[in-house]
Amino acid sequence: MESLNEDSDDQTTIVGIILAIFVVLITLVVFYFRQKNKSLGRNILLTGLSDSGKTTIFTRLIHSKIVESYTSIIENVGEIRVNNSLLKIVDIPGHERLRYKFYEKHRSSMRALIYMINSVTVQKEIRDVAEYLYNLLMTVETQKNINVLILCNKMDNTLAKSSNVIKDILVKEINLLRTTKTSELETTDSSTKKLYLGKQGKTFDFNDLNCKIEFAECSTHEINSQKTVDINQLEEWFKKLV
Ligand SMILES: Nc1nc2c(ncn2[C@@H]2O[C@H](COP(=O)(O)OP(=O)(O)OP(=O)(O)O)[C@@H](O)[C@H]2O)c(=O)[nH]1
Ligand SMILES: [Mg+2]
Repeated sequence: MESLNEDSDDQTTIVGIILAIFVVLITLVVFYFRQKNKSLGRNILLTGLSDSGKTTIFTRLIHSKIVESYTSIIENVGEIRVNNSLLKIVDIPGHERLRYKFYEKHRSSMRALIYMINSVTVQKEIRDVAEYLYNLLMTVETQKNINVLILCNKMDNTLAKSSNVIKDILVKEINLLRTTKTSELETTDSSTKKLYLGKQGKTFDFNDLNCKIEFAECSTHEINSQKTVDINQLEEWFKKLV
């Protein structure tokens, strides 16, 4: 009888130990993923040239309304809720004297980058559009696990280029830029020679980058209450991030 009691005591102790190990393991796993998420950064940086529509889409996302906006001189910061997670959006001014200053200020906490393009004027401004994107991607490539969305805006305008056309003209322009920028670097500083966007000896391809790049189209215009707002592709991308 005594031996039976001892056996069941032993079993209870073993079950207790297994449970305790299990709880410790679960705690460690939860802690690991929390730390990993923290180190990834929390912010989504909204970048692009002036007039591409960053502040318009920012106010639409944060305040659910469209207001006429003027060129930004400081960043706008706000939070949106996606599937019960909070995402912090930072709208970086596109003015050429301000863009890198504010980008650098928020870069260390970047989790994802949106590069907004005015699809109506992109062909005319291609040199600037490609150069700013090139410079951003060069820094993004030095960070880990950054998602990039190239967001082609103003699709409501009949003169807007599609995201496929924009992708093709960007590839051509970045290909040219890579040659000029690399030779500039080689003549000025030989230590930075290793920084090269994409694969050397091969035409530039967005798929060769370490970061995950996607293209999307949107429109955030509202004229005389006539709504042409379409941000579905952006919202789908947000869902994949959380
Ligand atoms: N047709 C059309 N116009 C748009 C759209 N989105 C924004 N705009 C207009 O584009 C202009 C510039 O928009 P902003 O949001 O101020 O541009 P931004 O990128 O914040 O510019 P900066 O602050 O100078 O960097 C405004 O007149 C907007 O009304 C759109 O989807 N379609
Ligand atoms: Mg703005």
